[in-house]
Amino acid sequence: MATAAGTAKPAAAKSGGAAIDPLDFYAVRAALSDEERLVQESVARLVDTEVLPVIRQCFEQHRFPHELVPKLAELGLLGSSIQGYECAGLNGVSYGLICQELERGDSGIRSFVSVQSSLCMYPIYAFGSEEQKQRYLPRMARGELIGCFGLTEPHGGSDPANMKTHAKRRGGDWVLNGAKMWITNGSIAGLAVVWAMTPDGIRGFLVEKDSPGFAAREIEHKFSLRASVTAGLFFDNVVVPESHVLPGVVGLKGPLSCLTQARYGISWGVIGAAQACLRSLLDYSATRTLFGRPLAANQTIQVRLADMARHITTAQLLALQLGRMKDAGTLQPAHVSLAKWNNCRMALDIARDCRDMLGGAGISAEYPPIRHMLNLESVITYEGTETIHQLTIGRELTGINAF
Ligand code: TGC
Ligand code: FAD
Repeated sequence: MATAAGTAKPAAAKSGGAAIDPLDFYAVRAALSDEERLVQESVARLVDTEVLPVIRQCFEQHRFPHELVPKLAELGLLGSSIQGYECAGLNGVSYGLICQELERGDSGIRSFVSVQSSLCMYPIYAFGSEEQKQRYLPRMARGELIGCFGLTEPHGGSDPANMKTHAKRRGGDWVLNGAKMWITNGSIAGLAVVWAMTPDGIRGFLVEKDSPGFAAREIEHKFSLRASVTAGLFFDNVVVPESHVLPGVVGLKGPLSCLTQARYGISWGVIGAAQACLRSLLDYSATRTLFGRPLAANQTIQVRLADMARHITTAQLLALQLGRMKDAGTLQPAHVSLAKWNNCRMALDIARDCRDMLGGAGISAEYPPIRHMLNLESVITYEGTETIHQLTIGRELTGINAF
């Protein structure tokens, strides 16, 4: 097909127009407001200068780069959507862009920010008393207090309605018993937002780390999200005062509405991981010479790269529309399920395909695809597995609950 196989030309020269950015094929950046673009550029700079230089080593050493927390806080990335309480008060699209840039670095860094912002600060902001908000939110925005979110239990995370962790009243206090599993930030958190069954239904408890009877143990030997902390939480007759119970919500919709916030961020975040993989493949395939020509000069390689650009572009447009719906107040959980499913699947498929096109080098940490690929195996599982989101959309379409 190509007559000049192996001769790389600037894209603009071939199309006769301005060069198209391979990572922003439909110029989504041009559809952003000045403020949104500024947010994206600031986070991109942070990722380039602070995350990328250390992340490979962190992943290899199974270490969360704790030293980055003050830098994330300084830029206003913790609880960025919250108004007041020392938070940045940014819109939903900006939060999405923050997640996208952070996950271009590593899913573990985006996970940290997702959990702190959407799963801990959000429920305190949405369902907490004024006293709880004043007590926790400013410290969490400053990165001085790290939070975790305990919903999943060892016997099965997809069906949180069947939770065993429970709390019973004792005088003016509550007594909490049970266990949570796979909890991001669990063993580095000063505050755990814990969801437990009570005689009234599921309620949210704010458990401080030094509460007697509370323990957090890090889960080791992970092959995924190695630059993120994951832990089990254990509650043995932990006394929680009434002042530490979230007063504003009872029932599963409490934790599920937090998940809607975090899943929204993930839908954007994984685009960054896919972009990082495509970027590394564009560079590699241009310089790897096989059969006397660059790898990029082969038709099947170009088809695979083109397919990645197609899927990333679709995901970007989907995320932007989702963000505009969020900011307009028309977002529903099923909208988020479709984006979480589509975009995680897109990113994981791209990471796996990039890993393959790197050949043997693809298994080396020197190239980012395998790190992103291994991370994305978690990202497609947590915050609702692919099946959970498919069934959520199926229920929306048919009106029949197949769970
Ligand atoms: P269902 O009857 O559907 O709903 C119960 C109540 O909740 C409401 N609701 C939602 N509200 C807000 N957002 C959502 N996404 C909601 N989904 C449902 C619903 O309207 C109802 O309200 P009401 O007023 O009628 O009581 O509940 P179900 O038991 O049938 O379950 C539905 C299902 C399966 C979708 C749900 O259980 C589910 O999403 N399961 C997956 C669990 C999950 O995603 N866990 C994630 C744990 S956290 C995590 O993974 C963090 S990773 C963090 C990181 O490192 O980034
Ligand atoms: P299960 O629920 O046991 O599911 C097993 C399999 O069954 C899956 O393939 C699932 O899709 C499938 N399945 C389930 N129901 C059906 C059905 N009706 N029909 C067909 N198939 C079905 N949780 C938190 O609460 N807080 C956190 O901070 C957190 N962080 C995490 C970090 C990491 C790195 C990981 C891996 C997980 C984290 N999780 C967290 C837990 C995560 O949300 C759960 O792993 C996830 O919800 C799935 O639950 P499970 O692992 O118990 O799998």
